Amino acid sequence: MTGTLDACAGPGFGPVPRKEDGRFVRGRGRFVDDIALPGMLHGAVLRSPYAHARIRSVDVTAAESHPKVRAVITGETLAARGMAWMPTFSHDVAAVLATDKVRYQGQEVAFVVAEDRYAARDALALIDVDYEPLPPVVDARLALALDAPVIRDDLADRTDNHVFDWETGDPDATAALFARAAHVSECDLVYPRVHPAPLETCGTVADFDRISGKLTVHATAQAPHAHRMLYARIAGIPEHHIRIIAPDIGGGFGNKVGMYPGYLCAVVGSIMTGAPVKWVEDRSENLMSTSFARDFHMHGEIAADADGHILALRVSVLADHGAFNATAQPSKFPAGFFGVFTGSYDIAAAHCRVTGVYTNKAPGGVAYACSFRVTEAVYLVERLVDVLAHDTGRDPAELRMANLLTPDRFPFRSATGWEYDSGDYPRALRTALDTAGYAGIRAEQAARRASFEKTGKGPLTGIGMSVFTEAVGAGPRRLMDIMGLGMADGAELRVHPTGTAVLRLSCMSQGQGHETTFAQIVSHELGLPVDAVDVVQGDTDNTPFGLGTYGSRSTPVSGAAASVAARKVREQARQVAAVLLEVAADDLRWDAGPGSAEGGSFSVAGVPGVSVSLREIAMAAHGGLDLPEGVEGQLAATTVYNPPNLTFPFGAYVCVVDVDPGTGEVDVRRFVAVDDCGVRINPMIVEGQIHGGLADGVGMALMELVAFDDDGNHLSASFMDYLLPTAMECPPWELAATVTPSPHHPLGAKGVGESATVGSPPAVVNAVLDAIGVRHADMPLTPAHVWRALQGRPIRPDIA
Ligand code: MCN
Ligand code: CUM
Repeated sequence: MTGTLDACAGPGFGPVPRKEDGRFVRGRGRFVDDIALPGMLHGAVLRSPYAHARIRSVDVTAAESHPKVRAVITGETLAARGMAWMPTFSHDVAAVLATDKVRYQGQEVAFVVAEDRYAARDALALIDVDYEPLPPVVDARLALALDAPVIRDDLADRTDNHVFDWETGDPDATAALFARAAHVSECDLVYPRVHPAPLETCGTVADFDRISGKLTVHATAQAPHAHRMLYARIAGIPEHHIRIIAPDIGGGFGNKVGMYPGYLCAVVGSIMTGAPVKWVEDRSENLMSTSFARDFHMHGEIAADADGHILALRVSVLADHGAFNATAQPSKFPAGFFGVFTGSYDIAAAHCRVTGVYTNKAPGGVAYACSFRVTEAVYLVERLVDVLAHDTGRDPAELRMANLLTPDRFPFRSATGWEYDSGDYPRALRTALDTAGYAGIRAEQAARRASFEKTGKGPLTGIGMSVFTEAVGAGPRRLMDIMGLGMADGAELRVHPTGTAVLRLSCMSQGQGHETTFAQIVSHELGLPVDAVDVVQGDTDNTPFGLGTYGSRSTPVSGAAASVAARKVREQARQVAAVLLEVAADDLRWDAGPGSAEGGSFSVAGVPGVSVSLREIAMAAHGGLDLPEGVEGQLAATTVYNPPNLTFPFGAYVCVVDVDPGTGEVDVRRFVAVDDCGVRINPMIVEGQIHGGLADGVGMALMELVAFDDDGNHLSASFMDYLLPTAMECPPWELAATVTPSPHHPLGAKGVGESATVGSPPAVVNAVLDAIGVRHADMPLTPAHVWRALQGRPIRPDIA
């Protein structure tokens, strides 16, 4: 099923300016660090200077005697409360404050609570920790060596650094196709460790009331309800006595899904002192200790017949999980959604094995538009297709076109068992190539290369592309949970007597514009103006239960919930309208109208001129009307949406770069992005999401890297070292869209928040390698790395 952008028409949908921006552009956003409670104290974390060391002793006497210090918390303090360790999202445990060893540089060792932030920081220097340094494991490839130091000796019977083995697909069917393939290409690829690096770091204000026993936690939380359950489990406070309030969030990108020691120490600090405790980490702390992304070491093989038809894919992956296995994946997917690595192609058989290992690095979480590892999967397959094109002398666009799934194959069941809901990949790629003017750029590239060969002068032009399929909207309960919580979301909608409405949601915006787009969904369903609908999120006392915002799941799950709740309200309105108009409810026709303050209206079929507006119905529903049995009056509905499947947004990207062969510098000259996320609720916000994701992709492809030295020292703990892309590195994005609605989503919408981060890195890398004529080199393609690759000596950028 395909449509055009007109499929997005109707009241509510469209490029409505963001409601939240009024306060943001005036500096009136309210973030965690803006919260100041009476008598509030401040916390600071002492962090390990070593990547791996045994703790012999921690002496806090000097710190405790600092005049402004109110409490010092160590691993021992927490152990006495049974809180020294916390469960992770991946059935492991992680240290809250270290008791036995430190396992990565920057790990939390102690927490000081003081009257102000400066005193708390000063007192950290008064804590005396006696460390016995141990050899660290830095390179994941050496983690399983027989002589590797065992990082997790806290776990019973642990004799190595192995976390898990996981496989998917059919090894025999795959081997059979490889055996009869005319051509097999292989490649080793590293998707290096990167960081979500939101502008606002993580923070909290914990407020424990000793009288009522209630805990209020203001926190940077992408998943407030899941956090509440974790606090209940870890701190032993009854769940109904815990209230999580996530205020405005200054970017999350997955960084704020997880539970961090600082959050819990602030809670303990508040319990110990009886005062609210604020903890806000600084930039270096954020870059060193919060959830990283990627760190996948992949070996891929791709088999094709003599005509260039891809037959099979085989992959083995070494996944670096850091010191604690904390990546947030649905329980049944230890390697996340990496299983979608067959991408957008018609591939008969595939198999992959993933082995997770512990290293002396910070643990993962949900991080950086990962889509639960679809990012790595798309990079793998899109690089492998280019390697195949390179090895067989084929044009990468033609090779893709010949192997893409065609629209008649949907719903499509992939070789690894995923059911893609809808798609039209050839159309997306054709649109991208046409928009870019593919043949023209190829001609220009040939001319530049000829001139380079004659004169030794650049630039060299490269064209790279990717066709990606995303898997977002986790997810069906039978398949997906996090810590035993099924991945559903709730919505509650109330229409007031005067015809305005409040929608309460379990998801949590971090910049994606939910206050606007979710109001648009209600507007679309009920015909009310967008401004007449307020959206409440992020407060567990005032929102229905649900799993929050990550994995681009808000539109697929909460968006569906909002739509279903609004439709329930519409049916309630129909019952009231039937009483008002003295007709059978079945004889009423709904018309959403133009989105005016009256809202949509019900009219009597076949009786022109007789109708009643939603606003009139809302008043009547709360008024003195004599209601028949079964009609409650009031317009209010709650719903829990259980997604029947993921949604599968997709897109085709074409990137054009110029490379200076003298310096290795890359100029991303053009970037054409054709995205299909089904029906677009707010095309302007969707484009903003895509802009952000494309910039992410340019950053990862060219400059971002969390690097370590051999001792496990973190080399990327500031924005001077961890390079983020700016407008300077980004071209004017050239966007186009196709609309292939999701057949199972009530609005036909698919998620989009991570699409461009997933799809763009391979396009940029493919372009750079195409320019310099190199088969493969790993990200980030910094000038030094590109220059070395041009000389035939690519480096390992992930190892210092
Ligand atoms: N949208 C739409 N029509 C669609 C799909 C989405 O209008 N068919 C709108 C949505 O209504 C929402 C926005 O686009 O306002 C993103 O929606 P969605 O794709 O559902 O993603 P989420 O809201 O669940 O956001 C999560 C996603 C993730 S996982 C990361 S990581 C990321 C991203 O969003 N983090 C972000 N984009 C971000 N953008 C900002 N500004 N800040 C972050 O931290
Ligand atoms: Cu994987 S980062 Mo986002 O899912 O919040």
